[in-house]
Amino acid sequence: MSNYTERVLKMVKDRNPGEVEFHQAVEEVLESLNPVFEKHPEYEENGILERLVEPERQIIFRVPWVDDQGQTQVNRGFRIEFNSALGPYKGGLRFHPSVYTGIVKFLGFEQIFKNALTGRPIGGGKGGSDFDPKGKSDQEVMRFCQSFMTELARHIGDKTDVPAGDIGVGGREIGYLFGQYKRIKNRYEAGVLTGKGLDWGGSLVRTEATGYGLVYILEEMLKENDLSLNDKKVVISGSGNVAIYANEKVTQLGAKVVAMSDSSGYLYDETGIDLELIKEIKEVNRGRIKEYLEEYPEAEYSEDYSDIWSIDCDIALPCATQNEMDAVGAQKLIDNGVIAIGEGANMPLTSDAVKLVKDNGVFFIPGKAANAGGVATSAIEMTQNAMFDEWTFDKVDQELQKIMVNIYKNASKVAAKYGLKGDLAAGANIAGFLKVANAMLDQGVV
Ligand code: NDP
Ligand code: 2IT
Repeated sequence: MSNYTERVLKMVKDRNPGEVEFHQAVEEVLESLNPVFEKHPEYEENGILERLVEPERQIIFRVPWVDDQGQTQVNRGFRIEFNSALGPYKGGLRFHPSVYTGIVKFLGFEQIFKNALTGRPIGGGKGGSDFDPKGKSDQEVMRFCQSFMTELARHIGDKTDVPAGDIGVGGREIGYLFGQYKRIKNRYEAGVLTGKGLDWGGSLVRTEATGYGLVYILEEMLKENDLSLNDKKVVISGSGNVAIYANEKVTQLGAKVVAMSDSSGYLYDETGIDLELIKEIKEVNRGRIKEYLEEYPEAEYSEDYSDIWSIDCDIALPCATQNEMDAVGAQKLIDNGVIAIGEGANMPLTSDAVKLVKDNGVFFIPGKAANAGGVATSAIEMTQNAMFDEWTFDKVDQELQKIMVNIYKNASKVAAKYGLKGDLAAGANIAGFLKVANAMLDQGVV
């Protein structure tokens, strides 16, 4: 690392003690920016990095609500408004018991660069709560969402900060959040949230967008290297929004998904996973992936979900959560001859795993590029809301495909320009950084 990046990384670690995921995300980006600072001293002269690693605003609030037994519960709510150089803060809300400042900040930091890569005018932010939606009734989830929004509403707006979903936040939660926002503000401000229902301002393809986008960029990368998805064996971790639609698209394009997982275990079906059944179990019934065995007793199930990477495959798509693939998992994939790994989740590979994968010549698409289709389609939803318009499925899907292909081309081009040909992770970091840093230079020290 150069003096500049080393100094800023040390400052981040000293100033944000214990926020290990945030440190990891910052280190990964700063490491790849060294060639930029060698060529462009103006970023250091203007304190761009020092400003970039400090969120513009951090909001932490109490979320009190009453459960079905009449007991008062208290959760913690977060919204980190990280960077608005390119547009209103944009990024999802995560409801999961593991959520704390370090997680929300790592996600918000990643979001700045990812959003820049989409080419849309959106800044970076992220939020969430340590609330666990698992096992809660719809009424409990509604009361929690209403309490959460009662505080959040004063901080967001269609030109200020536009949340969406992430782990534990899907269509149901966005509906409750939107209803409460509208009630508090007395404004039908459709563009304040994305991932809305299709009858009230949502966009076609937003549900599918992250998973489809992941497969579109994967397909482009394979095509550029004279490969295709046809007959490839694929392992996908997770069975939530991203995993399900990654499976759907990769299957449509001729590949076969043999394994999926949830936080209790993984499923292996060598004949190809029956995705309609997974949708029924996870999307409709909010159940456990293990229930698959009731219809397919010949499929295999293991409670060690991290061992999913021991399954022989050509392509691995981690689509569950951060640091879900470590060096042990990556080594198993390499030993089995994996060709490509695409990060559907945010930071699913540990730093050691990324290094191993790159050193062994596996094609690697980093999350900032690979899962940008979700937020890109959120931006398309905002466009439709601003126009009082509704686009067709094909129109949004084509736009999404164009964006993903552009991200691939842009990240590859920038990597080559900085002497790092083939390193898409560095290319994505540098391309995203340059766009945001130049906007920050233009806008002065703010
Ligand atoms: P969902 O809540 O729909 O699904 C999450 C899936 O991951 C579930 O199968 C869940 O299992 C599993 N999972 C969650 N936490 C863990 C854990 N600690 N260990 C093992 N498995 C776990 O979330 P999404 O599909 O929306 O998000 C998945 C990833 O994709 C996240 O990293 C998110 O940040 C990222 N992402 C999401 C986007 C979106 O548009 N939704 C956009 C870009 C990135 P279980 O059912 O047991 O909880
Ligand atoms: O990580 C992400 O990009 C998301 N969860 C989607 C954010 C969004 O605003 O659509």
